[in-house]
Amino acid sequence: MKKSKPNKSALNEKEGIPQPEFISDLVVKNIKGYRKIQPSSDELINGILKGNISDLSRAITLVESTNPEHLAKANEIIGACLSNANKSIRIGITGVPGVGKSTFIEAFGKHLTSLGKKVAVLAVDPSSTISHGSILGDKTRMEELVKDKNAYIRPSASGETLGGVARKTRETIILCEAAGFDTIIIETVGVGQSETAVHSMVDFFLLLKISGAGDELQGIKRGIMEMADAIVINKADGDNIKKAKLAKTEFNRALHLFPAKKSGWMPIVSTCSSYTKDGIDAVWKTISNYLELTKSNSYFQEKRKEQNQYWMMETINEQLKNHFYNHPEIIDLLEKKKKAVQNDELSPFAAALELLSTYYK
Ligand SMILES: Nc1nc2c(ncn2[C@@H]2O[C@H](COP(=O)(O)OP(=O)(O)OP(=O)(O)O)[C@@H](O)[C@H]2O)c(=O)[nH]1
Ligand SMILES: [Mg+2]
Repeated sequence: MKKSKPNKSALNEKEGIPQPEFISDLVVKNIKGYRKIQPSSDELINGILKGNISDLSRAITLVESTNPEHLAKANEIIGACLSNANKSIRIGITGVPGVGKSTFIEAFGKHLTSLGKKVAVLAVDPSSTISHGSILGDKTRMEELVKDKNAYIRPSASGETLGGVARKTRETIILCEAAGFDTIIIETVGVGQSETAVHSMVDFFLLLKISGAGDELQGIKRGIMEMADAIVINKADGDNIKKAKLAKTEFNRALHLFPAKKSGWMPIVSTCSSYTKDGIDAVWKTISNYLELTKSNSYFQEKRKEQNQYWMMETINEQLKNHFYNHPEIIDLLEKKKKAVQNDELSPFAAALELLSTYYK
C-alpha cells in the first residue's frame, strides 16, 4: 500500500480527538435527584424556628411561587410560624430614587447589629418585575451588611401587581420574624401606591429626604408627610450640613400644621449622613422612644391588629379580582364590552352588570 505523505500544511483539516459528551448522563441524574429532594413543610418549619437561613430562603421562595402546590405548602409554614412572629419592630423606609435609602439602610443596619439586633431587609418594588435587577445594585450598596451574619437581605418579590408583591412581603416578614429577626426594615421607592402598602405593614414609617434649594416642601406628597413618624434628612455631610439644618427647620414647621396623630406621637425631624454616620444612632433612639410610647398607650398592639384585618380584606379583594379577570369567558367578553362602551352602544353600568352576570352563571 502506498503511504500518503503527511500533509504539514496548517490549512489541511485533521480529524481531531472526539469531544467528550457535553452532558454526562450521570450528572444529569444526580442533579434531577437533588432537585427532587424538597424538604417537607415540617423540616422547613423546624429549620426556620432554629434560625436556619437556607430554610428561611426556601420558604420565602415558596411564598413567592405561583405554583398552587407551593402556595399550599407556604400557607402551612406561615401558619406554624405565626405564633413565633410578632416579636419584632417593623420599620418602613421610603424616599425618592437616589435619596440614599440603600446606603442609609447599610449604615443603620450595621448600627443595629452592633447593638446585638438581628436585622432583615426586604424591599417592596413592584416596578422591578424582572426582579433581582435592582437588588444586585442594592447588594453591592449594602456590602457590609450582606456579610454580617446577623443580617439577612432579601430582594423584592417580583409581581405584576402591587397587591401581589405586598402580600409576599407581608408573609416574608412573618417568616423572618419566626427565624429570629427582631428588626425588619422594608425599603420602598416613593412612587405610586407602594408607600401606602408599606405603611400598612409596618410599625414605624420613616421618610428619607435630602435638602434641596430651599423649597423643601415642594413636590412632596401631603399623604407621605402625614404617614411619616420621622423625617430624616440624609446626606448631611460636607457642604450640605448647613442646607440640611435649614431643611430640618422647614420640615419641623410644616409638621406642626398637621393634625395630631392617633398614636399620640409627634413626628421627629433629624439630619444624618450615611457616609459619616452622624445622626444614625439618633434615628434608632427616636424609634425606641416611639416604641416606648406606643406600647404603653397600646397603640402599637392596636395598629397591628388593624393591619391584620386590613390585609385579610385586601387579600379577599385581590383574589376576587384575579378570579374574575382570569375567568375564560370574561377575558373575551370584557374586550367586546369595552369596545361597546367606548362606542356608546352600551352604558358602562349595563356592561358591568352583563359581565358580572356571566361570571356568576
Ligand atoms: N454625600 C452623601 N452621599 C450619599 C449618602 N447616602 C447615599 N449617598 C449617595 O447617593 C446615591 C444614591 O444612594 P442609594 O443608596 O442608591 O439611594 P436609593 O434611595 O437607595 O436609590 P434607589 O434604590 O435607586 O431608589 C449614591 O451615589 C450614594 O453614594 C450620604 O449620606 N452622603
Ligand atoms: Mg435603593
